[in-house]
Amino acid sequence: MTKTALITGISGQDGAYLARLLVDKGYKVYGALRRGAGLNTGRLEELGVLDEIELLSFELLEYTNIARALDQAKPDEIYNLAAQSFVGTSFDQPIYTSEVDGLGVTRMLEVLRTAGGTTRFYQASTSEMFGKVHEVPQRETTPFYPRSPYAVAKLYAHWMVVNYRESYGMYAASGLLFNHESPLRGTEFVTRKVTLALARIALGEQERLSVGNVDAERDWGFAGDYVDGMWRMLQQTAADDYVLATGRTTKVRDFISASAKALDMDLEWTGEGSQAKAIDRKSGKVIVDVDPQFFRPAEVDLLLGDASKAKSVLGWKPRVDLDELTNMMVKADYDRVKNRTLRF
Ligand code: NAP
Ligand code: F7E
Repeated sequence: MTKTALITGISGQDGAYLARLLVDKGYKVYGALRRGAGLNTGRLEELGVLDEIELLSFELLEYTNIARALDQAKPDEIYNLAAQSFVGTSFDQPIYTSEVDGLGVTRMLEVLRTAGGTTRFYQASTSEMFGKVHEVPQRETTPFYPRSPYAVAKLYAHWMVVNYRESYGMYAASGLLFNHESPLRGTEFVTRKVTLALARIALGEQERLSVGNVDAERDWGFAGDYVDGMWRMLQQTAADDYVLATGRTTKVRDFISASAKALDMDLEWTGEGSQAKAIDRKSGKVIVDVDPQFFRPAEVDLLLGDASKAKSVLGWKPRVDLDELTNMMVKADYDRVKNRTLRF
């Protein structure tokens, strides 16, 4: 029998990859989309899946709207990917972020509980909840120490998922996902900001890239691999929480150097902290510098995940490594800038 899934956050990076995956598996997919000034469906178009899904009006701040969307879709599985997902913005908009990323999840869980039924629920939790990390690498049992309003809101939502699972026996799973990137990543996140800016610099359309803390370390994987892990979390006999990560961590400055190398630039770094700079050895020009406006009031210095549980229970492992991911992102942005086809 055809399964039905409802994906919130359908216009985002993960929404597009998950829609593609589920349609390819034969699911009937409803995409929950909030209203904006225009249709924000560029990523779905890029993956050729827009015409294969049905869009529903959806807003996480609006309880009755959530109830209507669920009633319309009657999904077997819900993937709650919608969120104010940018950590930097959460410091400027902590109340809004808490409403959407925290209480929004309780609204969804309440609608589901009230409806009864057997719908399975996936919550997009995050490695940001480990924050100021208590151990390296981080796993499901590592204590949490969130360092931003985003992470605090996500941690509240995570515990609500656990609580609804334990209180009402709901199938509610929480994916503790480490950073995952792709050519569909928003341009405010550091990887895509870097690949787009360096592509523009290589094509003579930009002089310099300004970033924040180049010494932060992240465990970066490919979004296409991570949505497969989300799906696997909803196919088990019992719901649980799982880390998805690659097990390799990289400094922001090294990601910048690797992206530059993919464009035949050879960077030499000088200075530390706000004085850090990278010079392109070939042209002798400074092409990367640090602008303190991109520093965060509290930083997550190091994330490195241990996905052993997902590997043994879900049979999940990442397939694309960081070198391949970097090349994929750089090439996509180079082609978009060169061919003037940049849409997001
Ligand atoms: P993204 O590209 O920023 O997409 C977020 C989605 O949420 C967009 O579709 C956005 O719609 C929607 N949204 C925002 N506020 C909403 C609201 N009030 N009501 C309804 N929809 C709303 O994020 P992503 O990278 O795909 O991440 C997906 C989820 O995983 C997020 O919850 C994120 O916090 C979490 N996560 C991401 C990562 C990662 O590395 N990517 C890691 C761990 C967890 P608009 O297009 O209208 O803005
Ligand atoms: O920052 C540093 C920054 O914004 C990564 C979201 O998907 O993953 C993402 O959150 C690191 C941080 O991602 C710039 O300070 C330096 O240390 O790409 P990011 P994030 O904050 O890790 C987690 C798992 C999520 O759940 C989130 O939803 O890079 N950094 N210079 C910079 N970051 C940005 N954005 N811009 C810079 O110029």
